[in-house]
Order: sequence, then C-alpha cells, then structure tokens
Amino acid sequence: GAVLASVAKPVAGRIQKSREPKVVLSDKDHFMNAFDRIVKELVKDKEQHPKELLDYLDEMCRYNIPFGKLNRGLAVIQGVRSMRPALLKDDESFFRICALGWCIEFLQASFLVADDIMDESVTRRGQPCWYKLPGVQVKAVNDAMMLESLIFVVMKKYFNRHPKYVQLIELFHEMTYRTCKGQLWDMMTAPIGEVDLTKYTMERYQHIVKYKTAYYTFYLPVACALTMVGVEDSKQYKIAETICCEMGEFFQVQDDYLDCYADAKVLGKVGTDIQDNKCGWLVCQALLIANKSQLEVIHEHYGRHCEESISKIKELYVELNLEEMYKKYEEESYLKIKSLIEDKADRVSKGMYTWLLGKIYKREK
Ligand code: GPP
Ligand code: MG
Ligand code: MG
Ligand code: MG
Repeated sequence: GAVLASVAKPVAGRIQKSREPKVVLSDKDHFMNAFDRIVKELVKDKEQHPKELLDYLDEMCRYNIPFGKLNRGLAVIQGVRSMRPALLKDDESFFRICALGWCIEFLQASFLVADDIMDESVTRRGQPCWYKLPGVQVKAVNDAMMLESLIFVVMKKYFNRHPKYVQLIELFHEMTYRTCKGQLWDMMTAPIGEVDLTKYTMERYQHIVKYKTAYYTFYLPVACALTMVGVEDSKQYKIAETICCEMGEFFQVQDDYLDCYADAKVLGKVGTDIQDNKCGWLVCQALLIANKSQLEVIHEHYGRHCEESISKIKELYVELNLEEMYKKYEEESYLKIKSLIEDKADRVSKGMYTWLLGKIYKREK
C-alpha cells in the first residue's frame, strides 16, 4: 500500500472435532469477518472514483479501525446475546448486529485520529498515529471526518429498511455531539503554556470525562443493543445512562493512570497528559493532597514538554503515593458499579453490564 499496510485479514475459524467437521466461529471471528465485508463493499464503486482514491480509503479504514480492543463494538453483540440471542441465529441478522458494532468502532476511529492531532500524540495501538505518517499528515483531518461520515454510509446500506433506522441515526448524532462537547471542555481546560491549577478540580474532571468518554464508550453500545432487541421503555435507557456514566468515569480514570504508569508497549501509545497540561485524574488527586512546596513543583513543571519537567512531575506522583490512591479508587469504584448493576439492572440486561465491567476491571491496556 501507499501509506503503510497492516491489513486485517478475515478469520477462517477453528475446526471443531466431531463426527462432522464443523467450523465454529467466535463472536470476535464473526465480527472481524463482517469488517472485511463492510470495507470491501464501501470501496467498490470503481465506476465513480479513481482506484487510487479507493485504495487510500481502504487503507485508511484498515489502519485506523480494527486494531483496538474492539470492546465497544463487541459489546453490541454481547448485549444482544444476553438479551435476545435469537437475533444472532441467522447469518444476515447476525451480520447486521456486527455492522452496528462496527459503526461504533468507526466513530471511535474518527475520534482517535482527531484526538491524536489535538494531543500531539505519537503512537496509537502499537503503530504510529495516522497523522504522523509521511503519506498522510494534514489529510488526517479529512480522514477523521471521512470516518464519521462512513458510519452513516454503513448504516444506510444495512439499516435503511430497519424500523429503528432513524432512532439509531439520532443516537449516533447525539453521542457524537456530547463527545465533542467533552473534548472541547478537555481542550479548553488545558491551554498550551498556561498552568492554572485552580481549574483542575474533581468536579470539572468528572464533567469532562462523562462527556468525552462515557457516552460514546459505554452508553452508545448499550443503547444500540437495547434498541436492537426492541426495548422501548425510556426508564431502561435512563438506567443504562446511570450505569454507563459511572463505568465511563472509571474507564477514563484508568486511561489517565495508564497514561503515566503503563508500559507503552502494552498500552500501544505513549502518554502525553503531563506535557499536554491535561486535567487528568492524577493531577487532580495530587492537587488535593500536595503541600505548599509540592504545589510549587506542579506549578513550575506541569504542562511543559521538556523531559526534565515530566520527570519532576512523575517523581512527585511517587512521593504522593498516587499509585496507592489509584488502587484504592479502582477497588471502590468497581464495588460501586457492581452494586449499581445489582440494584438497577433487570434480569435480562444484567449479563451485558457485568460483561462490560469485567472487560475493564484491572485492565492494563
Ligand atoms: C479520550 O481522551 C477521549 C477521546 C479519545 C474522545 C475524543 C473526542 C473527539 C471529539 C475527538 P484521551 O486523549 O485521554 O484518549 P487517549 O489517551 O486514548 O489519547
Ligand atoms: Mg485527548
Ligand atoms: Mg489523547
Ligand atoms: Mg488518555
């Protein structure tokens, strides 16, 4: 390929040893195969566009969409599996659920391509950030918009006769709007070269992460699953919002912790929060417990790009024992979400929420 080819290949499946050899595909296998079909169908209008353009699109999709953990997309399948498994029985219906899951992964890819430009990140999912590639650079801005618009191309293709088509479109639009507001507040709280520590309160932090992360990461897949299985009671969506926003905060606290403490090889990205002046969980906690001289260290070194300043902040985090605080937060938050699920979720949806929580508890990437 012209840019850099790490191509996601379709999965053939494992052979089950029984009297009649039968290929058994896991949900993840089905999901990956659906991706291949979706992208192939997206880039096949050779009559209308030059091959070069379609090749770029193909590569852009395959580079940016399928290399994450795919938990958002798989959550849609998992939700349907726990609430109404019959929808996964026939191939086309299963494929449609997969396509909806991929729409969330397209949205996520669109956000990440844009976020990496804004955060001046270097790597993502173990490869260079898309905008960093010599053959891409500022085209990445267009690609982020392209990835978002492809959601609606995919949806139109596979859902235009579906009774929930309009509801799904509105859901994606609303979640995108909320995420953009969260991202705006994240960026406005971290102006380059201006360290105003009074801004870094837990209250502001919670507001940022609810909008920039929780809605599209947790509420969106859950709401997609609820919609697909035919839930219409608005109370169920309210409950979903409550549980998902709590999980989203937990997830972003982990993201902020990992930004500083994870092995970049495992995480697939190099942290940038300290030099980017971010209102992250660690600095918010540090500000709650720092004494006067420690506050001066933060004031002098936070939000600076030089290695020495970054090290000074990391040393301070060690001094303040933030790793311990995080471990404590993780346990407390896990228990809180568990009991929230116990109290609020009904029998049919409990499995989905528990699966989601299991995916993030003690995660290392
Ligand atoms: C996570 O922030 C939030 C997003 C990726 C949403 C971006 C939203 C847009 C509208 C572009 P982060 O910067 O901490 O994520 P990461 O650590 O993965 O870079
Ligand atoms: Mg960001
Ligand atoms: Mg980022
Ligand atoms: Mg981060």
